[in-house]
Amino acid sequence: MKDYASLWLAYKTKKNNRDCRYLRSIHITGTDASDERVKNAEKELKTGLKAMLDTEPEFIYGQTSDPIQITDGKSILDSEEYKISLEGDALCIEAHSGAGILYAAFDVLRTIACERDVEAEYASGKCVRPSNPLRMLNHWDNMDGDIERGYSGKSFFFVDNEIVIDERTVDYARLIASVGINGVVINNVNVKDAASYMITDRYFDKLARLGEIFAGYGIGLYLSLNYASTIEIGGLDSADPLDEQVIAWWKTKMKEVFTKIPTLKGFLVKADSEGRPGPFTYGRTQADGANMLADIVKDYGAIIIWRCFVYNCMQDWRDTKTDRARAGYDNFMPMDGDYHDNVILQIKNGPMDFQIREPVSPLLGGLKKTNRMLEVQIAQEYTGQQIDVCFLIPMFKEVLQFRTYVAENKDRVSDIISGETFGSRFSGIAAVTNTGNDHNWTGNYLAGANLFGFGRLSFDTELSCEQIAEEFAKMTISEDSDVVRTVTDILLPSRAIYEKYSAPLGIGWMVRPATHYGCSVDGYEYDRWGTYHRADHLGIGVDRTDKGTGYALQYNEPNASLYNSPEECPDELVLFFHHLPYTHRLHSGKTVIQHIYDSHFEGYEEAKQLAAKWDTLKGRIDDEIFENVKERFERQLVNAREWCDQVNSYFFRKSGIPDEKGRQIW
Ligand code: GCV
Repeated sequence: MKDYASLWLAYKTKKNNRDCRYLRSIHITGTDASDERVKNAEKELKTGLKAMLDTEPEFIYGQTSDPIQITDGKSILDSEEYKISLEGDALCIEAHSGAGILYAAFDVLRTIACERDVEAEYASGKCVRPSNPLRMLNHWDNMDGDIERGYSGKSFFFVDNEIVIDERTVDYARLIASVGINGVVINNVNVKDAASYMITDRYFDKLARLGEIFAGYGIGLYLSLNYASTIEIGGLDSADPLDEQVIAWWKTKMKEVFTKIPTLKGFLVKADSEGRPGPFTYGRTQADGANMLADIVKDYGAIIIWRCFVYNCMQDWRDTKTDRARAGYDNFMPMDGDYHDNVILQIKNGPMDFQIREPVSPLLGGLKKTNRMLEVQIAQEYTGQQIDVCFLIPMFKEVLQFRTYVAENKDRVSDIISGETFGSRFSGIAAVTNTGNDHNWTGNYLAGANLFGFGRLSFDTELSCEQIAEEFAKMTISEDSDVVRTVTDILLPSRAIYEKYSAPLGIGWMVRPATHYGCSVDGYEYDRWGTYHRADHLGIGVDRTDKGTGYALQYNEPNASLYNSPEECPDELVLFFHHLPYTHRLHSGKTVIQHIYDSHFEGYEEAKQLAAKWDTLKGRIDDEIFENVKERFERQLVNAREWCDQVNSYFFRKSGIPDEKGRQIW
């Protein structure tokens, strides 16, 4: 018996589709039956169909000489598209590659697990192409087994500086492949200590094995790289990207690495950020650093994913022109067009750092000649740390749907990262993952909805939050329709509720320094002067307009004007962009101070309602799941209450303005 949960691959007995005639024979066409991914697809279908429907289909493999024209013919990485149809008494799966067959198999299994009718689903032929070429998870796992910003136990990749490969490794690959993930960075972007030696003989064998397991599930293996490896492990005294000796060292090293780990697809690099080394030390640009590595790995068909989280965490906020939010754009925009073909810039969804509400990074819609991918965080670092329920898919949908105005049409973030807007081949989406070795993988069972949801959304950005939440609930918790409704009623509003009881109107932070959980209004750790939110007795907010830091002007029009104007700026972001008096009236008709009071009281009340909804599930779902989430809710309510009390009393004391509803503010 496995000591960890199967989550949405539990394959429990199902009622529908039991007599489905199409499930007796499965025809697979277009790929080589000996491909590991095809073998895994067959294995998964056999296991799932037997467990859910007690069916044992025969598998028939056919070859076609012509490539199958499934969708509009646009080529993507390894053509992961597929078609599922019904012919005679058979279910037919066609794809260009083993990856397509694997995704089709999981599509069929999901249909059955969600009790949807197979005939209705596939009778007219279902053709699917993933929305994004790259759909990745970034682990912030350290080699000693700790996980930076990990809230669900220790790493299942690393223990005491060794790589672990066991049954759980395979089940992890199955879980994430089933929702469409095709790339994993296994180690923390902060590459220190033993992790610097990841690209040495010490780890090659295990990495090669891991890469093979991943490849069998259509997942590319990626590593985070220490930019200063030439110094840390190479014995040189420089990491200057234009230095001949540095370049020569990397050439030799990469030849060794790709020979030893043939399935390796590339590297993720955090440079010049939060103490990590980078090209700035040598007076070089980020493009110099990224291109040097990219040119070398190109020979092996690999890519360099270069993070844009480059900023000076020690900057002095008392100067009203200084603004961390500007850094990504300021550091990367001037070199648009200089980055080589196999470089991808990875850009966090907001300009700061995964807050509960941020505007979309202007860099995402600024660059025109550079490959890019979106980085989001499902590890709930600032959004409740997998104690508080916070279903993040509604936030990701907002980001994906944001119009950047970088082109006349097809200008949404989803269009850009899918490669549509600029025809980029290398683009996509990555999430900092929320997994660990806890029994249920994500600490809180309901946080599993973010892992499931991120994968599903990265594969199909058109899916609705409702469909994702419902599938998760049905496949992971229970297929009972009342239970499903209760779970979705908890998940869907949870992000809005978290936002209500935490930092107001887009201002962000106000979390305890270092841990980033719980309220501390002045707690921004990189601010020694307590000026981050600029609150005084008259008002609050950061002036990022043309009169302030100028950040608002980094957007294309009409977004720049929209954000620059306190009258037009959307309420939910108004304190991100503007310093306003507490008496300023929002679009909602409320003053800023009254909004703060109301939203915090409401947020706490609504969190209590979520917990009460969960209580109604006692005895109707697995006890272990019930108790796990119940215990988290108890902690969430303490947290929500603290946020409510601290934020309200802080701003009551600062402003001296009482609550117009006369509630007691502690
Ligand atoms: C991996 C934030 C987090 C850090 C993280 C960093 C990053 O600052 O608090 O833990 O480091 O983001 O994204 O690189």
